[in-house]
Amino acid sequence: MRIILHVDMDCFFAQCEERERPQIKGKPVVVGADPKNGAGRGVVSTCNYEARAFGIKSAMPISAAWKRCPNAIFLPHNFELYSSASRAVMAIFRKYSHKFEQVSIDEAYLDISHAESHDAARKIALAIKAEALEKEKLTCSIGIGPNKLVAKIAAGERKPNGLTIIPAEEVEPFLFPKKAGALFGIGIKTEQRLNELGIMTVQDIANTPEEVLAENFGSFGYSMLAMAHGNDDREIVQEWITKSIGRQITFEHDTRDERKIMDVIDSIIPEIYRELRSQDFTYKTLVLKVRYSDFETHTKNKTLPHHTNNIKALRLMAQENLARFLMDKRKIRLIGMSVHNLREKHIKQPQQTLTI
Ligand code: TTP
Ligand code: MG
Repeated sequence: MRIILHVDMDCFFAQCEERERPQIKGKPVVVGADPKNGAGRGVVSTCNYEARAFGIKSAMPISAAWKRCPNAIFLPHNFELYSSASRAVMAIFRKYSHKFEQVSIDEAYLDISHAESHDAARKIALAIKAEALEKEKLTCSIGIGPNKLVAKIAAGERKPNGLTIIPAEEVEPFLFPKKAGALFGIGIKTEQRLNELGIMTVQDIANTPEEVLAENFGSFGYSMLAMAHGNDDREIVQEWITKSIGRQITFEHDTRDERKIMDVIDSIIPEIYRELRSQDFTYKTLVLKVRYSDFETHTKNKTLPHHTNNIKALRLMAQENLARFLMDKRKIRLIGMSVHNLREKHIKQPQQTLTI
């Protein structure tokens, strides 16, 4: 019997902040851009469950979050804190199975088929939760199922601090009432298209003829059908590669002022550098991203001849390309910089994308 466990930290960035500042615990906490009394222009990265009660959620404009709860505690990012907490909890999780896959800064899959029963799997899950709480003072939610798909959806079922176990025979009753978008790879657009076809739930997908799904969604139609029946044979992939480190900032007012833009670039470059240093990475490719006021977004890449952790190249590249972006008449809404093609200085190490 295959038993897959998915673990996802609860409101991760917010929980890390709460841990560092016990006095804010119990109050609504929002991590993200500066709200500037409702005039701020970035987005919410995450918020704690107290803030979610006001309807605040990840990726929402920070101004909308402020409107919903002006008294919430709004905090800027502290990426070093989140990276180190992530490394610490991942080190705990990976002790429970040699088949371990980190999939983002705060989630991982473990193949715990060696448990052989759901009772034993439950004990492993409880041990993981207890160790993360005891050693790192952080809670997580865990889902257990016959595959990654079911385990991940189960992990989201009873957040925060939840544990949900779905044995094979309960997979269909568990998945069927859920919205089609609950399935892996079904984003907002695909879900809308499904809804237009009268397909609202996972059960509706399961009841749709294969040809109809294939006709509308190509080969993904077949995967959709398999997933709707709870089938997923994706393996645990043990290497986790950080693809990039980056930062982006939305301007308070759209601008074409080169000095102002360079000031922002000068404020994000040291953050990228700190993150690189804290993970002992070097990089080879630089990316500058510009979003104009109409949301059209352009990127410019540059690959260096050698890996380096020198930050001067970042500033130079930004300066060289900014002028070109400013030849456009439109104002700039957002600027971002990131480094890719990362390598650890001494040994290869597991990695992920960290662009917030
Ligand atoms: P998630 O696990 O999606 O969210 P979460 O841990 O904050 O909350 P939940 O309890 O629902 O799991 O993402 C992990 C972290 O990634 C999150 O704490 C902040 C960051 N993040 C963003 O910066 N922007 C986003 O849009 C999302 C979804 C996450
Ligand atoms: Mg999480």
